[in-house]
Amino acid sequence: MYMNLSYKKYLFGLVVVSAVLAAVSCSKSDQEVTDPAKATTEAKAPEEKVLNIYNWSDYIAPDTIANFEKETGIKVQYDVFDSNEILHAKLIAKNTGYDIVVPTSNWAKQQLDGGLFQKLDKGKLTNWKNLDEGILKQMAAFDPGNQYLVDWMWSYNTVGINVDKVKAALGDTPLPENAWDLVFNPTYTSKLKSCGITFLDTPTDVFQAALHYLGRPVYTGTPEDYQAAFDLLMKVRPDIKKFNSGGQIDDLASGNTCVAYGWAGDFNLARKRSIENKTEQNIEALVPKTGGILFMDVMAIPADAKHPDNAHTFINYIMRPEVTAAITNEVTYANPNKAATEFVDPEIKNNKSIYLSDEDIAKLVPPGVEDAQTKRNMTRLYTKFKSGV
Ligand code: SPD
Repeated sequence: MYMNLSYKKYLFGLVVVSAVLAAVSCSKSDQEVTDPAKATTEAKAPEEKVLNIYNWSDYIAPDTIANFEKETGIKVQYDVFDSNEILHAKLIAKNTGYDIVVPTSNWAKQQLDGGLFQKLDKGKLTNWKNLDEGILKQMAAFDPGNQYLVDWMWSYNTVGINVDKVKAALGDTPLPENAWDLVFNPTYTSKLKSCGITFLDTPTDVFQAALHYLGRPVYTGTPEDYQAAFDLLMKVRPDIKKFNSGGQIDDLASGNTCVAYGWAGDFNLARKRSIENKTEQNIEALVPKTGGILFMDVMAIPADAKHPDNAHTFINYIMRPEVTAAITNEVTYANPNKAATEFVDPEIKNNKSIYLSDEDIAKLVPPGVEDAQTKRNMTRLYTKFKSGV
């Protein structure tokens, strides 16, 4: 289901981001609660039965949209992307045509502050009561009062491996104590390059992990911190085979690569896909002892969305326990819905790299936000890192 964006498109995204980031410094039943946002929709004629959604690839169950369309008569156009940079470029260019977008927490705050989203009408979100209070609290750090954003799924950045291939490539060298060594320490990467190392193709995620490995601030570093992260990255650059994001799932599942820096949810999905496709790759999402980097991908309604009522109907539908549990069961990402847990497959619920232990949760780097200037600096350094010069 994933869509590979061409490098050309990606570069275009980066250029647009760089050009405009400077300007953008940027539980109740199905019918209660009031909010000023209501006034903007109440007087309007009923919306046409259309909804345009822009979400990450491999992030939904096969029947989520079909069931929604059948139940509501609303026709959904569902498009996918693989990087926050691409989504952000579209949002700041305005008129995206989308009614729901799903940025990650560290981008959503900047977009929210830049006036790119509209407030939720909680009177229409009667399934809000199903959401986990702990997650809402975490989200309030970047969306005070939980007024604009609803978590879709959450996970953490980490290292994923094909256990058998990695052991074979390392030979006598045992697996390191610290999983991050597998992608940031040349002692390991020089051996693992033989079976294929991939990195996410996105500046923010790559620098977050490098800074974390160095023990530097993950979101609020100085230019010197970013330079140190760049220097670290350049040491392993010759050992990296490929930069891809959505494509990591199939690369791991088919045995094309053996180590990836990416999203834990996608590594578990690669494992699931390998079982379904009978490719028999032994894939694991590692839970680093020093912690992974927690992220939340959140639903938001663009300020200029043409179908905000339909967007609310969809968000409320997603907040139904059975609907969100079905997505978790398909994509192996944890959801923010407390009431959904009983519908999550035991295999997923008991997988300690999806639903982390309290001890591992405590070690995660909590969501943060890089400012626009820092994001521009990362994009510049990342382009150099990727080109390898
Ligand atoms: N296949 C779904 C991927 C979702 C990834 N979200 C991005 C998180 C950025 N840290």
